[in-house]
Amino acid sequence: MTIRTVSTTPFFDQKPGTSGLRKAVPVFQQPNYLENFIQSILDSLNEIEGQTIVLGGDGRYYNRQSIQIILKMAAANGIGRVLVGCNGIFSTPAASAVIRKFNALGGIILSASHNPGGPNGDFGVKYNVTNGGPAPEKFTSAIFERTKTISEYKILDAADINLDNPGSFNLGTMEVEIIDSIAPYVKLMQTLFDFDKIKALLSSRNFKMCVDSLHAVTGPYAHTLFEKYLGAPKGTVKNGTPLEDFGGCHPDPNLVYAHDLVEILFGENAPDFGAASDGDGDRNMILGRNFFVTPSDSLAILTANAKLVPGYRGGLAGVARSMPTSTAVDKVAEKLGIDCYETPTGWKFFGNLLDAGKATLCGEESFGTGSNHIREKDGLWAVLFWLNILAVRGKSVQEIVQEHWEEYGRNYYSRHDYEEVKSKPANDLMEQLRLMVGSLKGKKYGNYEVAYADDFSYFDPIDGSISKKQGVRIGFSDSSRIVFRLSGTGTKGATLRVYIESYEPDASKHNIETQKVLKPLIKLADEIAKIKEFTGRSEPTVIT
Ligand code: G16
Repeated sequence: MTIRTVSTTPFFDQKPGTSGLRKAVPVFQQPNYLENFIQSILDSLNEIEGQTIVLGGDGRYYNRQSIQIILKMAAANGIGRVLVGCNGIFSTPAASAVIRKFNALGGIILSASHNPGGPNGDFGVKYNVTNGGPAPEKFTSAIFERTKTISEYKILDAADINLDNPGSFNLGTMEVEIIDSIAPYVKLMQTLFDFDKIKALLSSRNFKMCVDSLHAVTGPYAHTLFEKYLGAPKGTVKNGTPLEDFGGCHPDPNLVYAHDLVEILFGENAPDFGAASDGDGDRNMILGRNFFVTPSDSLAILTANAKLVPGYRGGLAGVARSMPTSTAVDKVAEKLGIDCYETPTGWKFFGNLLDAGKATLCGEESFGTGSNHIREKDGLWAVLFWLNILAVRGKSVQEIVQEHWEEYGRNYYSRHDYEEVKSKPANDLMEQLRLMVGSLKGKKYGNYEVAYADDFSYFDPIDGSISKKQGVRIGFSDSSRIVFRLSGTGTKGATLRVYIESYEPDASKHNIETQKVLKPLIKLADEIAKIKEFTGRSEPTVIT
């Protein structure tokens, strides 16, 4: 087997976004495109000789082909061992768990998360570091710099490896181990949750649940966890076979894209509990019978009930949420007397807080929750957490949420997405907001008075790094808030995200329709940011 050094020229669009490099499949299929990015990752790492890395993806189109290319490049660059998920499959949380378990140098995860897949869908590559979490900005910037100057990459001339069964192979001097990625993940979950109690709940005739894996990576994990270990009847997990194009669906667990599950939970004879995960298994959506739990509320409720769950019985060191996530969890943290950190959007910003033992639970409005058990958000972990709480408290999802609101007040919350708008006007919209924020304090809009307005900037208390321009936030004197930012995960044009929140302490006003409550703020968001004028859109594409 010979190592080939191949000449190449840079692509200038390989800047990693909120979570790695995401592009349409045909972009990744251009000659040398994937190879350039992988070589840039390897060049940005120190001392890779003989090290172990983890490799796998969410099973989407181009996953298998990419794995073969990456294996040969890893071998040519001196990596000692690669642990690959059987069939090339690794959910993002399972990859994080395995990086930590094997003290690997890091991992390459192939996924475009919740974006659609298939030959014309999206693909993505992200690098996770030794702690199992997404590479911090310092590292992704180094990769990007390298992509701009790259002139060659190394690859081994060798036959493809069979990924279909566990086993060991040699690729040049490198060892390839095809491993079962489900068993270590299930084992980790058993250390955190009361499997006996959950099993009793799931096998009871009085409790029905429905889990939708949306033809994506969590299918095999969910079948094993719920149907094999936890006694749920067969058929509990729907769409549980990962497909390269996710069956033509959009594997995003929200009210719009997980509509089949929503119909079941809001239909006749609805189950007691419903959950969905995204393409790579790090997101979750939680539903009760006729009831949707916002991700922000979910984080607050997990925090408030953490002591009921074995893995968190000792209490929480602190919690963290991304800036646009509602402030519901802040109120719980205050009551518990623990710190609550506010970070920019992107799971990578939680890594330092988790490593330093400052936060135990983290969460984001974008359907992500997780804890210090790994360094990624974890969809099935969130489902198990909820089931553990339900099993202990013996109440319905709706009762638990409503009792939570009674105690802490309700943060009405919604996100309005304007997808695939043109980049230039979207950037112009943000720029005018940035120019405006300095002069907004004290300004009155009808009943609303601006208490503060800024372009969010984060000072990392652990490494002292500063991340600027993380979203424009406008807070009002009644605790309501509007946040504007552009998504860092889209692949077509720009996506404007508008996050709207208002706080209602009065329990007699907790059961009003969210969009109705937020209507004046939604109108105000358009008035302040001139959304219609800049984007030409009069309605968002997705409301969650
Ligand atoms: C990624 C990040 C999350 C982020 C989300 C949305 O999730 O890991 O931290 O909240 O994207 O980001 P944006 O608003 O920039 O599109 P995932 O599940 O796509 O990896």
